[in-house]
Amino acid sequence: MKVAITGLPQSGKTTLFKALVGKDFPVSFEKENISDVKVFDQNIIELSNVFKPKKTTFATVTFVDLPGIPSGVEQAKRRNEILSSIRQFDALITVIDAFTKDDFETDIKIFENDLILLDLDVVEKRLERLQKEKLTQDKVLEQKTLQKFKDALDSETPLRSLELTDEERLATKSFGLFTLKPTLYLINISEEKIPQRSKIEEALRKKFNYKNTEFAVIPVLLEKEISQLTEDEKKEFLSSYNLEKEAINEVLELTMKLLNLDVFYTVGEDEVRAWLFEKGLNAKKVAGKIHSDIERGFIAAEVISYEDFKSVNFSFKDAKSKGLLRIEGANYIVKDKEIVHFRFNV
Ligand SMILES: Nc1nc2c(ncn2[C@@H]2O[C@H](COP(=O)(O)OP(=O)(O)OP(=O)(O)O)[C@@H](O)[C@H]2O)c(=O)[nH]1
Ligand SMILES: [Mg+2]
Repeated sequence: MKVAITGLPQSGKTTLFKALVGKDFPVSFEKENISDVKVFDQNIIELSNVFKPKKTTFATVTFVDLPGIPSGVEQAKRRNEILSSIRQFDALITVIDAFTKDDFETDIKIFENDLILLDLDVVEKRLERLQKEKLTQDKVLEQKTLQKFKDALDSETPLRSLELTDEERLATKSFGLFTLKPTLYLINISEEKIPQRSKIEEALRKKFNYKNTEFAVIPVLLEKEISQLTEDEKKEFLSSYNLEKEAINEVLELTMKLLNLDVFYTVGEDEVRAWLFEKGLNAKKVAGKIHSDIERGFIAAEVISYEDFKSVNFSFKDAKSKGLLRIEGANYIVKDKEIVHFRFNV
């Protein structure tokens, strides 16, 4: 899964990227920066303490810090270059400068409307072409979906806010439409605004009441500074600002939510590991996240929820005798935070 950090120039994108990747990561201020970011998970830490494996692996999401999108005619080429690179991403984090600006809501509106117009252009051009073509069944669906998109865009609604079937999504996937991507608006505030965080967030949710859209109000520069500290220093620092935890974790949580991802765990002496999968996948498909051989040769999945496993002090023997360890078949829908062991045969 790949998430783009985007927004206007000088909004704090690279600073956010630094806060996400933590210490010692060399960043470039001219080119794009790419890094996998560990999805912090207390459960993995506990499982690792129990199994003492050779290797502990957190799930990761790839973040890419892009150059700012310039406005103005003279920069059109550069602007188009950056925009077209966004098409390949699964979700967007759009950083909004609220540390120098008070009317940052206007910036959100302008940014959103810009992308709406760009999408509208793609959709209208494609619809025109389809009109001249002989339509197969697939293309009829594509045309119908694009017409639905055009109607939404005409009324300034981002496409991610529409209810879509899997078929409609598939039929229009190749266009990489901007407003179809789940979006986290990251409102980059100054330290003085920390006490107003939840108020700002609430107001934005109300004003931009779209599906697949989240808001996080975060003092990015402060978070970057926190991310460079040791664990002990962090605690002291956070309490001096009356903060409970690093706000940056909220960015990861919201990203997971937008990407519609759940996590499952595999445990053993060799490795304790967290894996991401799309919500609602069945056991056989989930097995494929580890290896295609396991999916192909799937026999069964032994499953226990993290909470149940913890309740028997992480003992498989006790879990079994209490009937907490279940054997599930290929069509079982794996839930968030389950420990899974796959039986397979290749
Ligand atoms: N006071 C203050 N300054 C900030 C904050 N966030 C970023 N800055 C400063 O703003 C400047 C730009 O930050 P960057 O993170 O490089 O912004 P960017 O969006 O990556 O900029 P481009 O890549 O050039 O588009 C830097 O000097 C940062 O230190 C903030 O929350 N408060
Ligand atoms: Mg930058």
